[in-house]
Amino acid sequence: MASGWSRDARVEGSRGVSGIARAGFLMVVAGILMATGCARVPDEAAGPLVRRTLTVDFTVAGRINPLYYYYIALDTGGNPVEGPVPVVAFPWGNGWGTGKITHFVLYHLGTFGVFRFVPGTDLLQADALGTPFDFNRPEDAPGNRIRVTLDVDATLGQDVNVVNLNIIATDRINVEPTSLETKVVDALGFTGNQFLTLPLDIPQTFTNAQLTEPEQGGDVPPALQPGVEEEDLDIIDWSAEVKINQ
Ligand SMILES: [Ca+2]
Ligand SMILES: [Ca+2]
Repeated sequence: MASGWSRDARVEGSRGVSGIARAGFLMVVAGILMATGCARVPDEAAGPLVRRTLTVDFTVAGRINPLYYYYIALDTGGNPVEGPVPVVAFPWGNGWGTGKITHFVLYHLGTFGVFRFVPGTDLLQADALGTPFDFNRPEDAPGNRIRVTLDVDATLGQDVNVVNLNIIATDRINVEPTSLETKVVDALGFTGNQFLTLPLDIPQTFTNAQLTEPEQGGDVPPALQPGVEEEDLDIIDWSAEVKINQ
């Protein structure tokens, strides 16, 4: 494109257009190209169509390990009494999450996916909804962060105005109901059961520091099996931001 601009400028120059007029022409051309360029940027193009977004950002003490499982568990019921909590012992259920969960985002093996549980399946079957509206590359420096943005209306529903949310990190998925295998888990709160209840109809940012008992490092019990990097599962900070485009 840069060569196109200079070629046009040379043509105009050869016709005796003044420097000021030529500069004006270049500005118009540049303006048209910039406008065209903006329209091609996905975020800009999609911006007016997305009414509400929810961005969840969390960091771990070590590094995001693509072999482990990092979940953002959501419950659109929004009843603050019951929400997403981690599975920590047998019977293992789906191997990672229990309580009340309707949707989840999973990062595993370098890939993000958004899923919706099929009602009536005891959180054992989920439909894949694709990738999140936006997400980071956790492997990029500093390598300890996951950041995901969801299109609230398209993913969770236009009538959903409050959501329960937990972040669940675990090293393995046990599904054999009688298995006595152990696993390492961290989720929000010392017990992992302190899920958040967030309104989605007011633009605001929620942070770990706002909690009376913020999520901390060092609350992951040592693994009973060798080779587990506990710090890669130890959530140390998080934020959740709701944006609303009027
Ligand atoms: Ca915790
Ligand atoms: Ca922690």
